[in-house]
Amino acid sequence: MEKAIELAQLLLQGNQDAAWHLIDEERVSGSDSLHIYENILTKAMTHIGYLWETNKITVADEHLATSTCDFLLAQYFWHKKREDRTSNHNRKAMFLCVEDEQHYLGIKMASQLFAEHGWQTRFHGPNLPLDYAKKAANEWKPEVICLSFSILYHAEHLSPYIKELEELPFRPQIIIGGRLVTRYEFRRYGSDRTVFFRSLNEVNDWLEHQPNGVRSNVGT
Ligand code: B12
Repeated sequence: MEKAIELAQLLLQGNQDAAWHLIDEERVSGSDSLHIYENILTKAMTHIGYLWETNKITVADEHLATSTCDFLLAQYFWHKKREDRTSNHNRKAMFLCVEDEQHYLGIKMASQLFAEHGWQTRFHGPNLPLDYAKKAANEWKPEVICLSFSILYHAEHLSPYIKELEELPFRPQIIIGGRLVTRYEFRRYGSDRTVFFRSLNEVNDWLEHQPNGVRSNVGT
């Protein structure tokens, strides 16, 4: 937790260099993506949420922290891609937040985990209305579509998104995640085929049990 609090301070200063240095030290000392995403970046952002809730920081500070965190994710992924020798395959996954949902850092982490496992990914970021999601999915035909939401009243979007995306002719697998999935039961919004993941650990387990999910760290 100490690292997460230290990182939160750097994110709030918008100090990209020092924040990257902290993450890179973790990376170089052998921490894996799950640890960096769950225990450092997510915990730092949760702490920022606490500071915001208790009026210790402003919305401007929160936005600066978010954009700095986004930078770290991109920078981390760039390094990861250079060092990992996971063989890529042709399985495709697309990632999006339901309509009006702005919190996208978590699903960006999920998309990076898929990519680390060799998947082709398309990350559509926040707030993607269903019609556009369907159109994009129909054109690209991903085998998996991951959705994220963080605000309780956005759960009302789940049923139409899940139903209409699952009904697409190529029958994609729909995966749902987000901070509330750990706290409440949302299965009633889905079908027998819908998968709800409570953490990136669960995503990782699922990825490792996929036919192409085996990591091959052959070569340098
Ligand atoms: C940064 C932030 C913002 C930023 C978002 C920026 C961005 N581009 O993402 C901004 C400033 C825009 C924002 C706005 C708002 N926010 Co806000 N925000 C946060 C904050 C501080 C951090 C969120 C975050 O990035 N966390 C880090 C990520 C990595 O965590 P995560 O999303 O949970 O993801 C993890 C898992 O859930 C999982 N995951 C996530 N998605 C998926 C998807 C799949 C498929 C899988 C497998 C896994 C997965 O992976 C991650 C790692 O485990 C949280 C505080 C908190 N406790 O989370 C509040 C928080 C979520 N926000 C909150 C609120 C209230 C709002 C606003 C309504 C405020 C307002 N009045 O305007 C708006 C709503 C905007 C909207 N329409 O969506 C509340 C929600 C409370 C509630 N009861 O629902 C929180 C909890 C703050 C609080 N303590 O009150 N917010």
